[in-house]
Amino acid sequence: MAKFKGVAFDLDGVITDTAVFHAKAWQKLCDKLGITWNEAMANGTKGVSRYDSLMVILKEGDKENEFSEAEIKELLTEKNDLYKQMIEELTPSDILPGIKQLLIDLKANNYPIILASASHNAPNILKHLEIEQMFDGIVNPASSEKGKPAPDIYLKAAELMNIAPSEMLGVEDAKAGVEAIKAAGSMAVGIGDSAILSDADVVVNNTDKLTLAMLEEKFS
Ligand code: B16
Ligand code: MG
Repeated sequence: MAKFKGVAFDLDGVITDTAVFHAKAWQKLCDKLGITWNEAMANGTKGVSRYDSLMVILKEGDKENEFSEAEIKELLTEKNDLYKQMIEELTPSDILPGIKQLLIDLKANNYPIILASASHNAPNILKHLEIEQMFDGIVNPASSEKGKPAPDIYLKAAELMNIAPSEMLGVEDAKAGVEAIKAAGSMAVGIGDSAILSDADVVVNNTDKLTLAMLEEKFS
């Protein structure tokens, strides 16, 4: 029997690749601010909240103390407006390989499925991908005081499933996300580079490797 009783999914990089859109929107903002977008910014904004992402960018771009809180708020709105336009293009064909089948198999086997994303745009994205009905719930990131790598979002996910965090499996593509799952005391599957996602219990390089049979075998 599998050790996990429910599965919490990250969105960006696990269910669909919205990282490209996030990066494009941030890049546009960077152009306006005279900041050169770089690899450290791309990695440092992965999985972390919109506000924390801007802080990473301003720090990397040496403009950390140049904006008032009101100006920061405006910049965040500007980025999100650009991003919202981009995600309007999403369709079911943008679901990453293997994910739809995994959701179908989890549902057929009565595992609760919860979305544990840092994104406030998550409900809209699931709608565009036409899979919102497959989720038993979506954690509202606004309800957690601290974003990933803090455990809050994953602790809420376990609560929504009505199981102990130690009985939950979390799936993440970002270092901050894997750290959040482990800090919650749950089991973690990382998607991507095992050197970066070294805290995960199991790492696969691509979502098409994620099958229910594989997960039940690895976590038995
Ligand atoms: P929003 P995840 C995260 O999604 C993204 O990886 C991260 O780049 C983004 O800043 C964050 O959501 C907040 O998104 O601006 O739409 O509220 O990986 O937690 O699904
Ligand atoms: Mg992610």
